[in-house]
Amino acid sequence: MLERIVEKNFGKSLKECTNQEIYQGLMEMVKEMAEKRVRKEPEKKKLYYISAEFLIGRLMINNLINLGIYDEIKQLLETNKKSLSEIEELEIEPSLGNGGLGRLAACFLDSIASLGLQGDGIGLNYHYGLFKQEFVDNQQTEERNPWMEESSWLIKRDTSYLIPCREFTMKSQLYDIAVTGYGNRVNHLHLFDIDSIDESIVKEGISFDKENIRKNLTLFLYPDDSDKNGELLRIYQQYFMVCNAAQLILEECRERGCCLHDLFEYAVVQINDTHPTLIIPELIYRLNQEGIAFEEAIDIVSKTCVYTNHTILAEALEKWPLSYLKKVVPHLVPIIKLLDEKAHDKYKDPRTRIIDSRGKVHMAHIDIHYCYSVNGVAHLHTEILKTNELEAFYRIYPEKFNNKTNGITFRRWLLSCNEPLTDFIHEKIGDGYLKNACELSKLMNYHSNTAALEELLAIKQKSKTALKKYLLRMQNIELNDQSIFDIQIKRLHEYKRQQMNALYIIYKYLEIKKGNLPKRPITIIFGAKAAPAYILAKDIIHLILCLQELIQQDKAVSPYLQVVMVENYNVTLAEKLIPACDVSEQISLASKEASGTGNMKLMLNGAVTLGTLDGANVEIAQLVGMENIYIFGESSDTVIRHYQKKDYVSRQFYENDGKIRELVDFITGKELMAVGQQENLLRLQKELIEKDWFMTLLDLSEYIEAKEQVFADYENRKSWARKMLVNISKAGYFSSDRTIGEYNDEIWKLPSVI
Ligand code: 26V
Repeated sequence: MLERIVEKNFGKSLKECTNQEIYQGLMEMVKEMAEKRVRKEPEKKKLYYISAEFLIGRLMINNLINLGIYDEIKQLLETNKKSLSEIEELEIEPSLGNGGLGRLAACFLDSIASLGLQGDGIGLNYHYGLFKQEFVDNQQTEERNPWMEESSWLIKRDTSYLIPCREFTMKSQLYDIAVTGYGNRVNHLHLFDIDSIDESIVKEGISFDKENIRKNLTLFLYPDDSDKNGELLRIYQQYFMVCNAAQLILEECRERGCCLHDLFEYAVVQINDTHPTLIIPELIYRLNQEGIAFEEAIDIVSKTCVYTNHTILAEALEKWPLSYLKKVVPHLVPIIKLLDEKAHDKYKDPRTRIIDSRGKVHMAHIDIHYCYSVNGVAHLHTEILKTNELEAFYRIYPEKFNNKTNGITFRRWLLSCNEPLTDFIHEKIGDGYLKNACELSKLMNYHSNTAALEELLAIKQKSKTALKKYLLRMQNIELNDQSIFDIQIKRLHEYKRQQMNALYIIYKYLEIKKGNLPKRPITIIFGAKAAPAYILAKDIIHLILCLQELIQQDKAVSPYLQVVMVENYNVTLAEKLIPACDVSEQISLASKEASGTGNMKLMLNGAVTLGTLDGANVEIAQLVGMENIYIFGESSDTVIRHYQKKDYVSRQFYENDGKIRELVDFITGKELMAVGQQENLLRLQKELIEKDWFMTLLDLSEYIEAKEQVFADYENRKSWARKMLVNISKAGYFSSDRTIGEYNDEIWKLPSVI
């Protein structure tokens, strides 16, 4: 088929084609094959997974694997003297998400299709994905990040809807991306756009006219919402997404024979965080327009919608001023008021009001009152929701609350990104784990097998060398692949505490200066983007980049310690970094990381976790046992108590502990000041001493001690290899196939058609 396509398009044989031509041919072939696999006879009930973000990453290799033609294509290209991995590099990844939430949605789509469930994603077709990060003078700068080319994965459909806002009506245009399941059905990711988008309104970097909604609606993922215009644009985006979703859902359900009174038998709407919450009043509005009384419409919608909470951070919980909603979607305002009154009539606790006394609409409260299921994303997170953040709601609706611990798709995070390890696993335990991930535990039979453990170490070494080559070629960074690779890759946020890792680096630097050399060189790698308006996060990036420069220039230290912050960390880079990782840094302040999913990807690829008892780390620790993970820091209970009592005073740690003071003082010492900016470094240091909201100094000493232990234990190579093996063996639980199986069994209840 591929040969036929390139012959038709370019009049050439495969041998004569350029890599670009083969790439385009492959894309056309995959799209054609995928469309043929879409099921013609739909089942009655269907899932609609609505999300403002789908961080899908590159699609080519994944699609080839899922369609079952990866080996064949690779072989065919090799015969024609072409390299699939070189061709893969031509794909620009669609970065249509910020981080964990968006990547989870992408993993879920893969599992939904792979399990044979009828379920589509619905989101927005952002023209520019998450900004492209560049480093200039040790600071982050942001550039626009286009991803759509002449030929892309998007399929333009005939579907188009009218989206009525107060000041104007927009017309939408639907684009689809095929979601191929592993050896199974094909679903769709529906991305809505408008035709009137104007890319030319983007000026310097990522700044643009935020008021011209008809020209900018889908230009950017999550534009900066720190000012009023940004917030309004965000509401317009959210409404545009759900208004399209509502029309599509009602249209499709009707086609499947639904009479709207029984909508919940035909559709389940998964609301991914609060961003799609307006789907609730919008569906109620539309059912009412169809002649269904409000009371019944509310009841129908409440039996159709379900909500997932992804964070307890107060600043991340959306609250829109009612006046903004009046400006954008006045027809929904009476419904939101009605929803608030109805809930208030029944439940008097003011903490459960939808519209608070200051006229702000709490989006999560709409979800909790009017969805039939509310779930957290890891055991600890769900417990914290029940006993702390959402305690008032848990009292009212205990039966709604449930946990669905996150998962990751093994197709991308093992098969496609780590071929050597995949081959090792197949050779040792066969391929049954592809259908039942828990079969990975069969690897435990090799626990005392010296040859297998040595093989595992060799595989890790191979991945480290591959990363070294990649970073040299792409970013001119030279790694020492004989060093330990200690990796922290995730969005930059104070609660994730990259600053604590930076303080460790200062500690190690000073130790090496004193002549206390590590047994083996250490490389500490970061990948992180900071939100453009998040000043402290940018200060932390500055500190890390300054440390990188300082240490690189210091000939006495650089042979033993290297700091690397990769530029523009994204899914593509994650796929290179994760297989090469020795030590996985998961060091958030306990109680703050809802789950984490990078922790699972790294574990699956044989990294050992150094972390706090937070999010899914707790479950990782239970699975692997304390001898195969390094846990440090205060418990979530203690941390929550500190917040309640307001008794954490970072200055006390700074003043009472000379070691801590030395490290914090170093931030504004002469060495760093010589390579960095006083403004950034001073601000960061002041924050650590005077506020330190995420309690870096509280856990710092234990962190340093634990990390030293990790590096010491790494020297016993056989015992380390055993830890790697245990981590891989126990990772089966974190397959998103398991997570989606649970969502379906307990919440969605769709028939599986395998
Ligand atoms: C959003 C915002 C927006 C405004 C300012 C600060 C802030 C901080 C955090 C967020 C995160 C929003 C939700 C989110 O991405 N949660 C992540 O979801 C992952 C998938 O469930 C989970 O693994 C991560 O722990 C969680 O942080």
